[in-house]
Amino acid sequence: MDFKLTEEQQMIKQAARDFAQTDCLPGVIERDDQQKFPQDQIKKMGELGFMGMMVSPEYGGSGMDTLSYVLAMEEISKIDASCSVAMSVNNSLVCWGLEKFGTEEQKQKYLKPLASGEKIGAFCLSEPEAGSDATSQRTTAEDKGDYYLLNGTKNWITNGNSASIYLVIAQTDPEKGHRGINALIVEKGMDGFVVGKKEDKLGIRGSDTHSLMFTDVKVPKENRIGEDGFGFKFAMKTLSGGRIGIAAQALGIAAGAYELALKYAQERKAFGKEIMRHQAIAFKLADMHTEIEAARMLVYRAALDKDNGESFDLSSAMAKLKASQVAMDVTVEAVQIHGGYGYVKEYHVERLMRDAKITQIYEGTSEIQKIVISRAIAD
Ligand code: COS
Repeated sequence: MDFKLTEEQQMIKQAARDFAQTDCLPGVIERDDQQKFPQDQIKKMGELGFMGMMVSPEYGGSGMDTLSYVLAMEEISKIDASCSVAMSVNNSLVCWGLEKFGTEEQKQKYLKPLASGEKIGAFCLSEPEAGSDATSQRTTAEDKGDYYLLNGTKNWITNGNSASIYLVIAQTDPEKGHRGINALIVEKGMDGFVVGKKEDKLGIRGSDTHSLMFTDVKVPKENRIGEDGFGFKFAMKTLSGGRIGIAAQALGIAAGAYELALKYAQERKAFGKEIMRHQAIAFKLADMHTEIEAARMLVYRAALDKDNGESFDLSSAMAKLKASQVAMDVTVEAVQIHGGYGYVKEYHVERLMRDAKITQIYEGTSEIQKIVISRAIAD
């Protein structure tokens, strides 16, 4: 086992850290407050190669490994999880799925602008009545010969309004159950496709989360990903990789809150000495540091499994389960260490605590991760 990062990975980590400090930190409180999408930051992320990190340069990507992607996600999430969720969805749910399972024409037409950051993608699986129970898709894609007729509603879609390319999961043949589901590439502007209301969220408030409505949208057959009926497996395989991204986001949120709490504890004095010198605070920070390191090992392990061509369903589920719990625990403690200051926006930790919660919910709740883990260990 080699726990050392390569020189290139260290450089990527530093570049992401610099970008987060210079471009994401200014205005992060206002963007959260006003639910403002980080348009300029995403544009810059595209220029820096962060929107298509694992995509081959042949298709406009950076051609990097998953660990490099995780390192960048972690650094950006320390400062702004609204930026990093847009990055995560674009990289692992949209670009990765298209590169792995798309046709050459789909890659030329859709992957290239997504990987370069020129366009943003969205992944549309969740519905008002199908989140965890993903096989129960109500959105239909009726086979009409040379096109599919798409009808239905998708909910809580990240990049919902800012995206222009959407991967939509829909049921074509209900009799076949999950084997009758397809994944279709839908473009913004197609007749009958309407972006619905923006959600007013607890956290990641800069991220634009919308419902989407499809009414008799004609999607050409050549926009289907994979064979007829491959849609559910496409979603599952893609989500396994997506969970590595969200695990990295959770890790970054935890590490960001820890760094702020440590700094505060070394500066703030009470009872005649820095609060770090009080065991009550020092032990909290010791636990936070240890838990973050444990989560980091699981997240990096999942990334390495993916890079080494191993199965990563189990390791990504464990990474997400652990890192999201650590994010929640550490951010709560970071607020506690800050005392009254922790409860106000200026000190950032209250935002990180709000942002942490979603990592236990999206791309498979913690309970879903336990289903995946328990099934894997039972086999
Ligand atoms: N990769 C490839 N195929 C997979 C897979 C994976 N990771 N996981 C499941 N499948 C396949 C199974 O092999 C099965 O195919 P066959 O019947 O051909 O063998 C099919 O998918 C159905 O699997 P299963 O019977 O296990 O489905 P369940 O309905 O029991 O659901 C869970 C499995 C719960 C794991 C799945 O529905 C899930 O992950 N749900 C959460 C979805 C999610 O993350 N939602 C958030 C929305 S995105 S923000």
